[in-house]
Amino acid sequence: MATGYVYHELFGWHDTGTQAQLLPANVAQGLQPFHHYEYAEPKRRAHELVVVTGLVDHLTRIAPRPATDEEILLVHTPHHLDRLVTANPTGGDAGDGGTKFGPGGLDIARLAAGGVIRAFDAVLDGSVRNAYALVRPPGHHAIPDSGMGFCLLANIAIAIRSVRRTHDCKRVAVVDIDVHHGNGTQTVFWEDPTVLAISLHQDRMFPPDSGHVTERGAGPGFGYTLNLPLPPGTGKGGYQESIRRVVLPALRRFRPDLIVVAAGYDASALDPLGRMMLTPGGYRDITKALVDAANTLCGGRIVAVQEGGYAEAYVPFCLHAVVEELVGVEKPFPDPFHFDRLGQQELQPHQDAAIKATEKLLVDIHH
Ligand code: 3YP
Ligand code: ZN
Repeated sequence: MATGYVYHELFGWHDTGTQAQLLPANVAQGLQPFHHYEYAEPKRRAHELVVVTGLVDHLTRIAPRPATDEEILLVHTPHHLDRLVTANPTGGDAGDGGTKFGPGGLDIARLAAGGVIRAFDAVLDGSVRNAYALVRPPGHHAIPDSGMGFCLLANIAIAIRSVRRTHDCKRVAVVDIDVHHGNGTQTVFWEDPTVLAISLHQDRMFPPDSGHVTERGAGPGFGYTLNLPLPPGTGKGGYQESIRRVVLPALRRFRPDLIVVAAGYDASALDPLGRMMLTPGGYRDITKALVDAANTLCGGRIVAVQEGGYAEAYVPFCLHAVVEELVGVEKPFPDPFHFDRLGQQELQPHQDAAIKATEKLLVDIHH
């Protein structure tokens, strides 16, 4: 059975505007106008690589559709939706001062969230085996009452709540491998034992003071939030061990009906917003392990959803490797960068210590 693939040209039209990458351009501060980190190129180039190599011929295209108000309100407050609706004709900011959008930006954000809904639908109704949703803007930082960190809407959270109305999908596991903490997903499902929210991220990057190992959920959801803050410099070995010792045991205990990967490529060795060392090969191994887990635990039902990734020339190869593993291609397209030979790709002692701290918490997941 095929792998579904969501992409739309409008995802490249989401306009984060002129910016000195991270900060508003400002002459007095010496911040020369440039582009926002979260601009179209990395993800557009990733889509184009998928087309140019012919990988797209192994994919079943799934057309996105706009998420409705009703679906957005399954996660967000009327206040946040009103803010976006009001700003939509002119463009504006989604709430934190750094999450810009141009005129019509909400329409594109609706298409991103709705694209994830359609990917989940296709996997859950069996029309595809698994899926990749290459959407933009991203979603994992958005919280109920605000956008945050380049995210307008909580795409994955909205799609989880949405498909539950129509499909028999009781337990969903989210494995967030973006280099930043998946705080939005964590917040939405904080007290919900039916969503296991796991985030692997670089220790204390973004949001500030977020994603500590001590954040574990509350009430009936206690134990169903798992944070694995990893030291800067973690590469293939550290990620592989994290998956093997924390993620896979957690998934086996939880017994999900669907696995969702929040796929951010900002944990790559070339990313300007992260200090990790993943390569396309590293992303391939992680995906392989999660696809195997999905095959064993939930009939292969796994959907990877696009989050961050800012290295224009490298993101395409990382994404290509992930999609290849979802498809199960026999002959991968070669990675021209060859960063697998960087020193200290293997598990390091301080990384091992970080993994141990989260490993201890697995006892509180059961079904
Ligand atoms: C948001 C502001 C500073 C860091 C940035 C992180 C965006 C991202 O890729 N999140 O996953
Ligand atoms: Zn990120």
